[in-house]
Amino acid sequence: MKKALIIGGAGFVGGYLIRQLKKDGYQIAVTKMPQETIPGEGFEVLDLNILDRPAIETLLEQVRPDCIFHLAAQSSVYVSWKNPGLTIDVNIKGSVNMLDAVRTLDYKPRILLIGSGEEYGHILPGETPISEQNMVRPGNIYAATKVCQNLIGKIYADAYGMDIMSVRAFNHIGPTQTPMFVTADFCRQAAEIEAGKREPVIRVGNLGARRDFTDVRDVVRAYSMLMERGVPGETYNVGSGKAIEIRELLVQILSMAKTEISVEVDPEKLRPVDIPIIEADISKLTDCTGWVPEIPLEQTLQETLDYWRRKVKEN
Ligand code: A2R
Repeated sequence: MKKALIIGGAGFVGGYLIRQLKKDGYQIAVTKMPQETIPGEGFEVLDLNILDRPAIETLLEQVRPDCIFHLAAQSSVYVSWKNPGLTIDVNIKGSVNMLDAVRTLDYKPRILLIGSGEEYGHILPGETPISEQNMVRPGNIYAATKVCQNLIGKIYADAYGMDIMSVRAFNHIGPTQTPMFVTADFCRQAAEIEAGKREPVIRVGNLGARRDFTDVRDVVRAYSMLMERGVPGETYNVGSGKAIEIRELLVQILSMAKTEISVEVDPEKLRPVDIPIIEADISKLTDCTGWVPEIPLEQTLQETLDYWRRKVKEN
């Protein structure tokens, strides 16, 4: 049985990836920050801060994984504006710590580095859907750190013959995502309004931006397929291949709500730099693995809204 190590598995994606890898027959070890918890069973849980290089070495010797999914990150664009130093430390220094610790092992586990569609940044007219060969022009601190992670991953692959692949994951959504991200934020607000816990006004940022949304369960299935079939040194877009306006997302969520809700722009939610359209060309991924997204957006939105309805009721 192959052993998979998920680094940074207590976050939004981690829980879904654990479920996917169980289904795919892996033995699983998962790291988390000391203060975090990971519900569920049938996997090993270990504490790890990726800023602690010696701790990574000890953990790798202990686990000796066949493959590593590197999810650990400061994953919010918003937080990256507020705390650029932390974002750079975790996303660049932390990834280098992990790659360099793997380099010292006496064997070469496969590594999947999780980057972001945000790396493409200021996409020009005619560049969408955007392919992996396109120039990257990151427009925020988070995106710049993920570009660095990708470049350094490629350097480690080329220089040391390490088996490293990268993905650029576009917006992934679903139940349990934190409301720092737009879909969860809208669903939480709608659920709170329905429950009479806030006035019937949903507060929004830039509704004109167009983004490529994929259900997180489809995303982790792509990660697992890439671990099986991906080519070392390569980068793969993971997305739906179709951008939709944030306004459209909002309209769909409002149409599912049980009460009348009005919309108001909240200047706090507007970003210093926002990118008009981010849409993935997913042909490299589909050609390599046969993966296609399967869960329709309406289903993801309905399940996310229902999740927030349950959560609001609990509190
Ligand atoms: O920030 P926390 O305490 O929620 O912990 C996050 C963890 N993390 C770390 N792990 C080890 N050492 C660190 N120094 C460190 N700093 C943060 O990584 C969290 O548990 C996990 C990332 O989970 P999320 O923030 O929920 O990200 P998500 O949505 O699971 O995305 C996974 C990957 C990330 O690389 C994103 O940038 C990419 O997919 O889109």
